[in-house]
Amino acid sequence: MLDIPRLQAWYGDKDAVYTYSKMTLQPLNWTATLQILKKRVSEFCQHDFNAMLANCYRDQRDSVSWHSDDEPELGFQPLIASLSFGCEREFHFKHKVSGESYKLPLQSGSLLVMSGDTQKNWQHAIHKTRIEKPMRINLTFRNIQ
Ligand SMILES: O=C(O)CCC(=O)C(=O)O
Ligand SMILES: [Mn+2]
Repeated sequence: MLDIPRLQAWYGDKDAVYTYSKMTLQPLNWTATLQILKKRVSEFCQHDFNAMLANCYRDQRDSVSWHSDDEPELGFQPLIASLSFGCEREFHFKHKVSGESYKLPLQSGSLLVMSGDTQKNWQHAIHKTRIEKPMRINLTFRNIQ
């Protein structure tokens, strides 16, 4: 068993249980602030969310490795909306077949929306960096079926 290289918390409606990377996450109750954010993101995306995975990258040594958010409980063509807070983060995309890659700078307060075939065709990651980075937080709103 290894520690994941970041802090993580799972919030959601009571039945929004998520199995991810061999972990089963039971949801914490929505806080008042999270409910406001969920409503605003939901109105912007015209999409309902019943859960949110929060990630905290404590410094430049924290990361999330290449993956797609394609667990069966996220359903077909999942829409995932990701809010960033703290210093600018580089969000990396890599195409699963061609290997084509992009990096997207995400500023504090920005909203990244992944939808359609994004999870089917692309992986994403936040890399560790050599340059010192202060704490960054990301809230990814999802819908568990
Ligand atoms: O920090 C991010 O923006 C990515 C987090 C992520 O990919 C995830 O929680 O599945
Ligand atoms: Mn992800």
